[in-house]
Amino acid sequence: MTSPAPGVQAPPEARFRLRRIAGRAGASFADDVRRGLTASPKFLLAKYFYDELGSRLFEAITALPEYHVTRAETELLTAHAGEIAAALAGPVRLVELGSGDGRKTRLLIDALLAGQKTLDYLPIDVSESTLARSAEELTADYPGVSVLGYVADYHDALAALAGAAERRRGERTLVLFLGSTIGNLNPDGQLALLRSARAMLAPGDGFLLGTDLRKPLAELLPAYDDALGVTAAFNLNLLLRIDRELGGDFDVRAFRHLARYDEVDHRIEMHLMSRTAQRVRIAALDLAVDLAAGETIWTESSYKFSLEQVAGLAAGAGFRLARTWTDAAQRFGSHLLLAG
Ligand code: SAH
Ligand code: AVI
Repeated sequence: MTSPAPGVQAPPEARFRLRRIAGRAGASFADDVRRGLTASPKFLLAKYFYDELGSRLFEAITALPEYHVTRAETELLTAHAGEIAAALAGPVRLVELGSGDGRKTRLLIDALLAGQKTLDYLPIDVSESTLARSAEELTADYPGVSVLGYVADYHDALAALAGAAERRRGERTLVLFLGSTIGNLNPDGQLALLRSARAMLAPGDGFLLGTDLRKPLAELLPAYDDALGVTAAFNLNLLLRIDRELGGDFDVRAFRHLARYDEVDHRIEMHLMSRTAQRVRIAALDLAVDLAAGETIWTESSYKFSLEQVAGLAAGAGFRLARTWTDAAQRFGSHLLLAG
């Protein structure tokens, strides 16, 4: 990225670029839907929740009284963004995995801009609409920020970034993975992702990881099965997306949102349960899918962490866990991992 001459700020639209990367991890929606609905048990990948409507529904979830995750992390970043920024010998560029609406990112941008005039921000997200919206808002609100957004799966974007020569001399990289989105990967995937992030970092760089912590079921379950039914809508929208984009004939009323907690693996599971025996057709796949009454399609896992487990993950990926902050109620952990 190039910066304007000192004292001259480029207009917002000149400070915002998008790069689309279709790589190894980015198999098509159609291929992944076929694979998931012909498997036993049936599943769909959680990354497909985030079309335009799904991303809006997730943003609504973050405002729900039952969903503690976003509020707890916002509380932590509000209190500690200054310390996090100070832990890296700047200037710093920010890379963010699954950036979403980028609201919490602003807390870190504010802290970093207290010590440097300009900032390169590289958000990575599969949702192009969300990425474009948040980047437009950011560049309009922060004259010192330039955005290069990657519309891509995390792994593909990290591989592209590892090979890119876009880093300024002497600049540190801070990777953000907020919201406990790492918990939507299975344990092998969590480690693999941290390892590929570590591989693109140099000594002195950092990785800020947000993890939701294990807590009593009475608090956890309603966060994934709220009274207003917003999480149910978020889950069911995946079927509507198949109808919209692949010519499916799913009737969402014939399915029920199900959230449960697996006490052994420490994960929330979201499923869509077929209310009746039914056959669904998906025109673009030339596929008919039979579902028994009560059969479920597994759509998401959301792993919940212990502090020891995070320390093990960090070490296993080659990071040093420099600091963990938790909120007073021990709901959430923000962990600063350092490379080297
Ligand atoms: N970081 C934000 C948003 C979390 S929602 C927060 O903490 O509130 C998860 C985000 O990750 C969504 O914007 C979704 O589109 C994105 N996402 C999910 N799976 C992804 C993947 N495999 N690769 C890239 N982005 C992904
Ligand atoms: C993005 N991710 C961390 C959310 C979570 O809590 O697992 C997605 C979500 N699913 C249902 N509600 C929110």
